[in-house]
Amino acid sequence: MALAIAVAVALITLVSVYVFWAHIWWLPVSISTHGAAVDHQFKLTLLICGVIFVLAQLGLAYVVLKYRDRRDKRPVVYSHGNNRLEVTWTLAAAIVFTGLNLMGYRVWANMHFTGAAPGALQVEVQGQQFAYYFRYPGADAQFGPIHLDKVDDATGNFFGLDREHDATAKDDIVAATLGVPVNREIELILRAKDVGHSFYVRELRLQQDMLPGLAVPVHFTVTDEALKHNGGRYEIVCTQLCGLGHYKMRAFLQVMTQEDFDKWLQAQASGQ
Ligand SMILES: [Cu+2]
Repeated sequence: MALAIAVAVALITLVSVYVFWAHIWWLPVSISTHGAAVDHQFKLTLLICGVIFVLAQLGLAYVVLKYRDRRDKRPVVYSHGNNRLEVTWTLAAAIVFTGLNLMGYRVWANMHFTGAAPGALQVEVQGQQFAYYFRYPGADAQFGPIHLDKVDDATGNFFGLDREHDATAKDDIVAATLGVPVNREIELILRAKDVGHSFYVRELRLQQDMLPGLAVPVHFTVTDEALKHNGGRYEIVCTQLCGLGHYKMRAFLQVMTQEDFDKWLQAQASGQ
């Protein structure tokens, strides 16, 4: 019985390692300038945790074998712990986890805290049950003010704009797709209308919650790699359970050359 358990533990370990080693379920292509840093952090974390996992599992299999019941009536020997060992592995775990956190924090903060450089293209994102809407500031590069009492899904006024009275709102462009030019920094300002939602694009390696009452900025630059796959089209999904229709809350990111983007934005503007 002990032998069967030890073999099962070793087999589970081998199969788990194989699944990761062979990249059977692996990350999709990365299309943002910060993607490589995120992937590096992910792989480093996976490698360190993987080595610890394998050692711990093999250790378990060994102990199961070594201390099996041999039916030879030997007296039982009990272990009452080893303080030095406990302090060592607690310290080692603390150092590994704190270190990985500090390294990961730097990568994460680059997207969330440093702010976009001047000249970045700003796009406002509204999450609501169960859709996304995107607003571009238009030729004046300024967003018109939001009037909560004017927000009306029935008339398509998702951002509560007053185009008649607000000069800065007149040229604002609202779209159902997030069109972005390649190789230009994009700053998203994330908002939520009703409950908590999130903005997640796997290929961008970017995930951020959207919360009612907050305007959350994130920034990224899409690389040429994006144009080589899926026609530049990538899925945006909500990863916060936000209601009965959560499963279908999604939109698309469409990456284009600057030239195509200008045309696309013009087409969106003429449809307002
Ligand atoms: Cu949602």
